[in-house]
Amino acid sequence: MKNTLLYLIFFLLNLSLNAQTEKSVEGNIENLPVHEYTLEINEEMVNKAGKNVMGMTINGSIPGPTLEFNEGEYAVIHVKNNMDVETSIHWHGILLPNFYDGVPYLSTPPIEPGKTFKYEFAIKQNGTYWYHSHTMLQEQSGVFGSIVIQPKEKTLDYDKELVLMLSDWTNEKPMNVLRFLKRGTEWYNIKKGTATPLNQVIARGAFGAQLDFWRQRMEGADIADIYYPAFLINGQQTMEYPDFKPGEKVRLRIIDGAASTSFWMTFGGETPTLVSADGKDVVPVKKNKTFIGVAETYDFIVTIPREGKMEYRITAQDGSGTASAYLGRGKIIAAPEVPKPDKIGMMQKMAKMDMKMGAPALKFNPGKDEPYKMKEKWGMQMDKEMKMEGMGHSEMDQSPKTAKKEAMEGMDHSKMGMPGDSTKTTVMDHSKMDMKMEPDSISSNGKDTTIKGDGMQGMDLFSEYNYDYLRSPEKTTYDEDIPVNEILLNLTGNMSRYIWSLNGIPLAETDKIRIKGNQVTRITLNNLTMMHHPMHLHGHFFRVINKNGEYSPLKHTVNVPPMQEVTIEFYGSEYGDWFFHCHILYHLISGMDRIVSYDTPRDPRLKEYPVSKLIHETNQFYTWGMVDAASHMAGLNLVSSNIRNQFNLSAEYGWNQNIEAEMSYEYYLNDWVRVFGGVNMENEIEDSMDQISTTAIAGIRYFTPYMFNLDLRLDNKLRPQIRLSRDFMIFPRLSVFGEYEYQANFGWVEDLPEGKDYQKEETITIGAEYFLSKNFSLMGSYDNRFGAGGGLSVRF
Ligand SMILES: [Cu+2]
Repeated sequence: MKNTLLYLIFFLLNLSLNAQTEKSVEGNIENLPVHEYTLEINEEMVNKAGKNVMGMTINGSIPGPTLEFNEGEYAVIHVKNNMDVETSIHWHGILLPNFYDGVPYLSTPPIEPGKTFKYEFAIKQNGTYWYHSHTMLQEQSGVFGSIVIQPKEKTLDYDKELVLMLSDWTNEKPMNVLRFLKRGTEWYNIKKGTATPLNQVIARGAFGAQLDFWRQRMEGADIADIYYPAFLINGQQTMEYPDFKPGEKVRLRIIDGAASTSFWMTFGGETPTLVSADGKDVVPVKKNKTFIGVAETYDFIVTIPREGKMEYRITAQDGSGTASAYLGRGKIIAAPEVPKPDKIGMMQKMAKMDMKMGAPALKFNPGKDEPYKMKEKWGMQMDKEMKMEGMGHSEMDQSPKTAKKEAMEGMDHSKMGMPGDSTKTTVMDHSKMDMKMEPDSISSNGKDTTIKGDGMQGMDLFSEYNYDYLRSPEKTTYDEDIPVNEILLNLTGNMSRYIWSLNGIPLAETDKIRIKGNQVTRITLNNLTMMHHPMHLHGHFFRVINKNGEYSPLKHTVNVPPMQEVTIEFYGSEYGDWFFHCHILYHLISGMDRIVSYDTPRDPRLKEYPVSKLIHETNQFYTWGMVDAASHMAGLNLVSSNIRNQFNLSAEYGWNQNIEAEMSYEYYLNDWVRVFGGVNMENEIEDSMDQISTTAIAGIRYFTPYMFNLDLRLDNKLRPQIRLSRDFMIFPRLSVFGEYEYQANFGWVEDLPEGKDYQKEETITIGAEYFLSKNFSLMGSYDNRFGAGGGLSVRF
């Protein structure tokens, strides 16, 4: 009896220590006090950036209301859909039963138009969280809000609190934004002033770096894809909070609810204290300039200045805009400005780093998942990196050998208390991270600063994004005897086609990631793209392994910088299927997701809601087109494309009665190679519309290194043809383009005119395009069939 009691006490103690490893249970079995909310989602006109456009509101506002709970309550939230499209709400960062997680067709039924869905779950955590629609791009339209959960016992010292919900706003329809990204134009970069036309690249002496990028089929170092006319704090570009009194300590609960924008946050006045990240308390640290990735949350305690009002400012990561909130009254105490990132400079540094860019977003054989091979082949080159480590140390009067040995010793240190054998890799990676992330600390020992040679120079490019300032107040390690399951996910993407994936496999082409309950799953996220990806796992907290080892912080969203590697691990305490994805909405819907599955039976309540619907959303067809109307010709171009399949229609008509029209279907074998077949119509002889010949065509199209489009084909008269085209942006709004086509006819099928055993046909087009706006360009071109002329291009 005594033993049982002791065991029970021990068991309960253990339970409370490992709050994050408790399984979620449905229903209010413990009779917790019920806290109810009703949210109504509507479609209505809103004005967030100087224009009335349709938005989606919750209880009449963007963002929706703050849902306030106390730890230990039972949440009951009725969500009513007043729109004529389906919706859903996901509770971001909340530990809850799978069925109420709110990913439609995966864990929860969608909320159909006119219907209400009741979400309910026990609140067994505290902190700052948020909620948002998980249906298509609705979050961009306004379906998001904050959640604040007060702890059972208040441990932090502050007087008041304030939620700051960050977001980005577009006046375009989000689906049109995505369509625009899929078609791949430079317009958003032009509009944002982040385009890097050739004249600027050359003026900076960066043409070599540009060639290096082109060789790897990249236009440049991209930070953000989309132009936003406004960034918002609690729904506005400028917010005033005059009611705070001087000297008051205010806990700011900051949430990045933007669809695709990460921000730099800066504070005026006294340096604020960071107290919490992703809802979990961290060891308080004084910190001003702080990065907040999409979907992350951070809590700071600030002191209202004795005189004046302090500014809290967010600067979009790519420097394309800011928003401010002011706390207090009087003269502005400005927050430090964050300079605009130097994209060309980044490109130069990246070109100097030894890495292979352009890993495939679309594997030739998606059935064969080879993450380790992929990691070896692309990204930072491992052996070179090791050499560099040695080099770094030897500069400090040490032989590479001792340097290596020391690094090893350091490794053993941090290994203490870490579970399992496989930690070796984690810790090694981690010590390697330290090496490359903190070149300053190496050189600061005063010996030599030349360490920051060409190779190292790029290494500090992303150091400001590491999470080393986050330290959990308690150990976050799992018991040593728990088995560990290692998974490598390379983050992959194709900027020009706007396809995003993991290990070169978009969601639509893969199976679930199966994990086991009561095991630790350790995922290494290896970013092989030029963009940051804030990766989010539903329903769990994971450790983000950083220099704090056993005290690594727990998070629900982790930002992985370009070409960097981050390791996370979590204990499998749940059941069911959970979404794991990049939280940049446009990456999420383009395939950068996985279903993490405990492989438990599917909930029978989801019988009518097949998961294929969710997967299909990531593989939709997008259609776009362009019309040219010029003095010498008219043209039409239509493209409809999903991940692997594309339909093309193009027609050109010269006023001199020359015509060429072509329809083709193409299939992408991988990112760059596609096979196609179709029909071509053209008049063989000039100025004679009645002699149009129609041929069947088949061939291969290839997007080459240095970014040329190559088209090799044969028609049913067995005439081979080669076509090469390319465009360049030479000035901020001006692009030039050229196309060369050569067709040979050996008379294999039809007889050639008498006396000839070979005939050729050459087509040359050169031209320029000047971007007037998103949808209009001025164009001028010369074509050897149609002559020269100019006119207007319209994109739609
Ligand atoms: Cu992403």
